[in-house]
Amino acid sequence: MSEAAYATEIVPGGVLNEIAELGLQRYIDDLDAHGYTVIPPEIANPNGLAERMLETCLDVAERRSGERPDVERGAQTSDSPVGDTMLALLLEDPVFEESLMNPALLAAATYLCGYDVVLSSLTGHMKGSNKSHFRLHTDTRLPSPLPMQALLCKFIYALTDFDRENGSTAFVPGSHKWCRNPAADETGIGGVGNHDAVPVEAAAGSLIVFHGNAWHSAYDRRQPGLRVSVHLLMVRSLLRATEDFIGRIPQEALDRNPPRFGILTQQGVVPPYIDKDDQRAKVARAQQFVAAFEKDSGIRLPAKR
Ligand SMILES: O=C(O)CCC(=O)C(=O)O
Repeated sequence: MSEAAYATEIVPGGVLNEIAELGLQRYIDDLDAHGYTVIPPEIANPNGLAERMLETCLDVAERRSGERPDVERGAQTSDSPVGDTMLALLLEDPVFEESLMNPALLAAATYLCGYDVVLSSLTGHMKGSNKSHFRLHTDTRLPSPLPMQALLCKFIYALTDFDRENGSTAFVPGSHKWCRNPAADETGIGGVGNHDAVPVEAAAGSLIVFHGNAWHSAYDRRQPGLRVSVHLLMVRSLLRATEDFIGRIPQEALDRNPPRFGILTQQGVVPPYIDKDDQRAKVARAQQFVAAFEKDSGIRLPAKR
């Protein structure tokens, strides 16, 4: 590709076309207005992705704990408003690569955080009925004021139905525009809590998306059985990621995915170095992934690595 043919990643033309082609415009408008949106299964659940992820989450839980969770009647193993958490799922099964490469997720992540966005963590959650409450918070772990642009965004695949009784996610619509964290007396939900908080209604197979500044939490679950979800935290590449994927992605996973997968799994990020030689080697490795992505997509990533 000639130098002039490259688009720069700060011109979001490409992603706006993708949004239109995927039928996502109204959800992006929602995201702009409210700080969160629910992309329905017709768009967010290609080839039964959610059903396959649910079965795989149950398989992984069984492998790790020796017991298969019972979605209909089960309970979580200890009291927590987020449920039992399974860390580090990406490398457990290719279905989680698919969850990352889902075009609807990538379009929304790119819209919020640019083409340089990376996966910070991919976790599974099984939430049974709980007693301790979850307080409203933002995921942008900075003191207020927060920057207007999203530094990060989160995606929650609802693998079972989400509604208030099931302990769904709560949001304060429009709070992402306030660019601040909630004060202590604004963090409660339900009962005498923050009256601006609303529950998400999302059928299994939906994808909940939110801006890192959005005030959110989750309602207590009042039913037996489990609310199952997979959460992807996506961050601008200059932030410290929660999980370390650099140099840890098997070659076959890199080979079966497009070059953007390398960027999304942090291979274009230069980790801290110890001296000049180490810096050279780390920059050269990252640069290979950046060059492959740029050649494939025609999109130029920020030069500083
Ligand atoms: O589990 C949920 O519904 C909300 C999760 C949450 O608050 C978070 O991921 O920060």
